[in-house]
Amino acid sequence: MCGIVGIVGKSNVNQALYDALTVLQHRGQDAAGIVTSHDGRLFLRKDNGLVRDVFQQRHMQRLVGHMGIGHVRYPTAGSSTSAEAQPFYVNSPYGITLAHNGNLTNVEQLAKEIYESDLRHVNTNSDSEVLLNVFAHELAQRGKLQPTEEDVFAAVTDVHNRCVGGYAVVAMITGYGIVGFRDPHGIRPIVFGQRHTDEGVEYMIASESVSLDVLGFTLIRDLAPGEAVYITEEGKLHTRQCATNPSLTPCIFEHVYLARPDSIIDGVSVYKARLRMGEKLAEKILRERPEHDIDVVIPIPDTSRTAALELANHLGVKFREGFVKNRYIGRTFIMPGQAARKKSVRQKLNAIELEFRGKNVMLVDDSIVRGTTCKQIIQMAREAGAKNVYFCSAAPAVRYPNVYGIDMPSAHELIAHNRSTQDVADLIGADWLIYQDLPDLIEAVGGGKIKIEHFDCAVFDGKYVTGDVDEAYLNKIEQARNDASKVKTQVVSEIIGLYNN
Ligand code: PIN
Repeated sequence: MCGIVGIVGKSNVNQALYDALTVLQHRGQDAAGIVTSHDGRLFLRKDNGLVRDVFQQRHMQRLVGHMGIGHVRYPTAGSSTSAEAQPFYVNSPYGITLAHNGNLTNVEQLAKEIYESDLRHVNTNSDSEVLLNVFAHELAQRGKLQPTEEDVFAAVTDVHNRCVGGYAVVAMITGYGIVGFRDPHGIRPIVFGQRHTDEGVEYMIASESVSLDVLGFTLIRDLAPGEAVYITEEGKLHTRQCATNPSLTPCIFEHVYLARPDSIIDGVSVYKARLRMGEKLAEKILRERPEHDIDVVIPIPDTSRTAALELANHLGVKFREGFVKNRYIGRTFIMPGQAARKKSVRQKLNAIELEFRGKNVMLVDDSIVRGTTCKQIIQMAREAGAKNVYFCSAAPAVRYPNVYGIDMPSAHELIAHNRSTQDVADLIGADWLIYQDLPDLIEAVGGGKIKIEHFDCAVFDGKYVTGDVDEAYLNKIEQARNDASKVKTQVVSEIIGLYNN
């Protein structure tokens, strides 16, 4: 998962891009980058780290120009080098830079085509660089010295014809404008908006509406699946449907956990969707155990708080903050001679004992993925004196990997893969475990004022909306992931070895 932003402004956009990226920081803390364009020149700064660490005053001063794009990256297996920080750049045609949120499922095939037929070089393992080269190749095919909006939209159509998977993209064509586009299934979110200044109208394209809000832009709308928006450097806005068969099946996990609650995605308030998740969970609890003995509902900070609040309201049970999260948790440094240690949950969360002692507590989390942290949290609740520890997940059991840009581990790392609810309850040590039912989650997100019937729910039901993901594909990515993590471990042990020598 990543965050993307593009701005066509009337004065320097470096500060606005920086601010927008900090608002999107929850979508990726691994690397950040900004590229701006001024007088036909590009200015790029990208590196591993948080936005506040990557950009110093000296970098910001160099990022001049009235238009630019930015990116924050979430770590995925095999993409953690700074060379793979985005935006990516190709010099031909025009000089194009691109930032991408999502994942292409046919990247292997595309990489082959790019090398063998398009005669282009790709320098990293990133599918985003492949996507950029496909777009650049297709735009170059028009053979024009100056691209028109027709050329840009035709190139996006060609990208849709060649690329399969989830993608929300912003790309800057040096000296011409910024284009944003969304895959034909609308899996990943992308919105655009405008703000009025004394010098004229400025436009922003971004992963989430919250970055528009915070910077004083008003939301125009989400890009439709398959649609593209092109804003010229002079500030003229064009939109076009570029896919032949678009259909909206957005990723439901954005609402469960990824997006900020103050964002609106495809017309649906993430906050409201989470409230409804809590309501649905309460109904399920009352169905399963009308005579339940829950004394208190306690959220596991932060995402689950909204659902937990409404769950408690509907049960008529007290809602209490039983865990306090350290907001300033630092990096883990690998010291010479020390194995790479994982930060334990204990350093991030601390229990307020008086909320647990002698009580039957219902802990609420947004989801259970690996089951490692929730196991430790249940243990903490017991140590704080809870009589019984019940656990509920605002999402159904995560049983299948994600292939559209969320780093959801391979199947065998998922605690619920091939396991029943009772198996998972036993493994995490819960006295009672309640998962949201999938139809309830779909209703919670798509059943509000804005109706959305179909979602990408693959992590819950194993149905992949692009239709190209089969057992063989999943096995292949699982293998690649294992190899990547082996390489990582090897690198870490080599570093440790170096220090020891
Ligand atoms: C909560 C994010 N949320 C917490 C992510 C833990 C699964 N985990 C998914 C629960 S927040 S585990 O955004 O940090 O507030 O199942 O892998 O143990």
